Amino acid sequence: MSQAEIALYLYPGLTRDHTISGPCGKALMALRYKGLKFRFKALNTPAEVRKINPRGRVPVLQIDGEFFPDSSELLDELERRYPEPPLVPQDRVAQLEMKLWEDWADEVLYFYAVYLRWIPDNAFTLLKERFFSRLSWPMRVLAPAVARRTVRKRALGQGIGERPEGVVRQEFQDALALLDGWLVDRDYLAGTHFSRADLSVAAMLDQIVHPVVPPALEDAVAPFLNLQAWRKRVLADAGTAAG
Ligand SMILES: N[C@@H](CCC(=O)N[C@@H](CS)C(=O)NCC(=O)O)C(=O)O
Repeated sequence: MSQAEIALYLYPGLTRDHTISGPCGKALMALRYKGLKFRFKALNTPAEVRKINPRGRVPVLQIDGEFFPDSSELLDELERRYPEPPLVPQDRVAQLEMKLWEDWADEVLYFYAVYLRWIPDNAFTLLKERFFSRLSWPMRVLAPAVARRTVRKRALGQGIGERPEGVVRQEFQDALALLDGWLVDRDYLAGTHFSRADLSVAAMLDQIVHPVVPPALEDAVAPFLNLQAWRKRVLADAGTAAG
């Protein structure tokens, strides 16, 4: 039986087949891990996104004409339709760990990546130069300003936007240290196999070592050797999403 027609709507990265969005990266890595064939549908503006998803967010997955927004909801659907190879552990404790890691990645780690790339002026300048400069005028001027306004609003809504940069950097560093400690005697984050937990955390971290972010951010990840080894393992299983 032939595979369903699958398309992934996402914000693209610097190169085709990549993305500048953590949640889109999560969907991308899940599709790759499951070995599914799919088409990339790059969207560039909130208006384009709203045509596909009234919630105004990407990623959105299309399977045989049906749309599934939200990285977690679309992973549920993928698992339901394509259970092999599994992305959810059998063991109940591992399932709980997986859920906690995925929620932490989506709601906490995601916002560190967003804040550190968009809020400090020097990071935003790099983003404009390295990412948005490829757009044609006037989009190259308008898009980053409009996107930054949205990002600020979202960061304030989550709470991180109210915290000073130094505090956020320290919190982020502490989070990496905890993650590194968790991985001291484990190959994967939840249970003993690759799962949605690994995808979710790796996709967000991928954004932090993305070519458009300041090198200092990549340096932040460098001292954590367990984390580095785990990252290599996960990217070998599901491919890199950022680039
Ligand atoms: N919880 C959602 C978050 C998706 C999300 O926030 N996507 C961003 C791109 S990284 C977006 O579409 N932002 C547009 C906006 O905030 O208006 C998921 O996991 O899919």
